[in-house]
Amino acid sequence: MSSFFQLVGLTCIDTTSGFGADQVRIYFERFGDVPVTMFFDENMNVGDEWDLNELRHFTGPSNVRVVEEDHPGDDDLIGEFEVTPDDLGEHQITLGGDGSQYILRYRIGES
Ligand SMILES: [Ca+2]
Ligand SMILES: [Ca+2]
Repeated sequence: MSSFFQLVGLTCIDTTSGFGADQVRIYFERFGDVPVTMFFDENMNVGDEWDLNELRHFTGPSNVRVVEEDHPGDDDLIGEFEVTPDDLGEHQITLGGDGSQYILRYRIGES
């Protein structure tokens, strides 16, 4: 089965621990492939809500990872989850790593 994974929206309810805005990056990793960036915003703050329209095609279980970038130092993990091509429809997931709270909306459709 061939499907697409589409980012629909990202809402910041609370940023990660520490002062200031988050530098948020969303990676999509098809099994066995190098992760690709689907979204980056260097100034995500409490109350920000972005409409997104980015999609990637995939044919097997894949991983979505949301991080808050820190330089220097290691990125903070906001959250990650697996998606499969037969998980069709629109979905919403709440991610809460490192003291944050983000709501990510995404869609999986047949391609
Ligand atoms: Ca940062
Ligand atoms: Ca950080």
